[in-house]
Amino acid sequence: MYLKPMRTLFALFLCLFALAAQAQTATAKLPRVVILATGGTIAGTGATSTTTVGYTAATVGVDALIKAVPELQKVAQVSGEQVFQIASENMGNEQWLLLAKRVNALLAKPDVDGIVITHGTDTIEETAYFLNLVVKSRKPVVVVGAMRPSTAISADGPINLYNAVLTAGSQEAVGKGVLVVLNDQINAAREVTKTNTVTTDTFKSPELGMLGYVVGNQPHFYRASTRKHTLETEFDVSNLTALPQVDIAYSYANVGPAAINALVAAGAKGLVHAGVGDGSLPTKVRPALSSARKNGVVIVRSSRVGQGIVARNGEANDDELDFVVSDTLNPQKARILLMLALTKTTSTKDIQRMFSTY
Ligand code: DAS
Repeated sequence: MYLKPMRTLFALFLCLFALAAQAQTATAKLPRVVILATGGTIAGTGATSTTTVGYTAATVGVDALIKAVPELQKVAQVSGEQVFQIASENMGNEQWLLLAKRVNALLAKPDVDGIVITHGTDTIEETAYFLNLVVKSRKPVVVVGAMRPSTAISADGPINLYNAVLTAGSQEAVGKGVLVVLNDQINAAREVTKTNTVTTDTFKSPELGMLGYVVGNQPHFYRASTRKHTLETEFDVSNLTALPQVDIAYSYANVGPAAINALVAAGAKGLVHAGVGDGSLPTKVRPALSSARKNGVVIVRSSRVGQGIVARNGEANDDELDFVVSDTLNPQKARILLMLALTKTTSTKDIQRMFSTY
């Protein structure tokens, strides 16, 4: 009498068990992506849903960021760590060393397939380029931010985070270097820069172009960087507890040597000159830079223009001045490469090679 219902119940149990096992198997096949949260607008909150400026950055924790996008669980086995919680205008060498060491430690684990770093947009291009030079793995590292706080109508953070996790868990992103993913676009760490103070399409790679898109739940790559990065670089921060002080002096009409002299007096070991045009040296500035060089400060001629090559021996006799030129790196990225170069050498010949390589 009871046999038939028992059989039905048992069959139902077996079906549920099979479905659960199938779901578990499917999840187990998903890539394992660790999200390292550092703050920024993507973790920001505003007083109202229409507050898109004047909000507070770096208030939402990594668990809440992950919980706000349940779709992440369908594309990756996601875990999160709050490395620190700051607005990225306050990013510093201490945070970079902490983050780089954590990234390298995680990527060395066989059960980690990729990393996403949530970050403020103000210095995302700098952190991404720093990591591009010091991460020692071919596994994907994707840095992501947002231009609207999490509380805003049409906040861009959730979709940017989803696209970043998709990319970090993809085979296509392996070996591409550190990537910046926002606004459905994939940009390389070396070229990407913030081009608009407030709009969601702010990140571009001027002239040299982005690497691809994230569309239809997957990344699409159309190009790759030809410059060395990650495993191919000679830089290693694993044993470093500090980085050399390198600063930027900006030039403009009527500029004088005051800023350069002050930066040198404050102990700069390297100085990037953000020159006008093709890295031109105003007459009032040249003696200060030349004197700094003679006192052992390594000088890199860059340009405030933001696109194009700063040619060696073009607007100044770099051979005679013993200066380095920045190639196409903008001043804020030239500063990062010079800072890492100074952890290896003070030879301007060797440093110029690095600017032609990375
Ligand atoms: N203050 C900005 C920052 O943290 C907010 C942002 O755009 O992320 O970079």
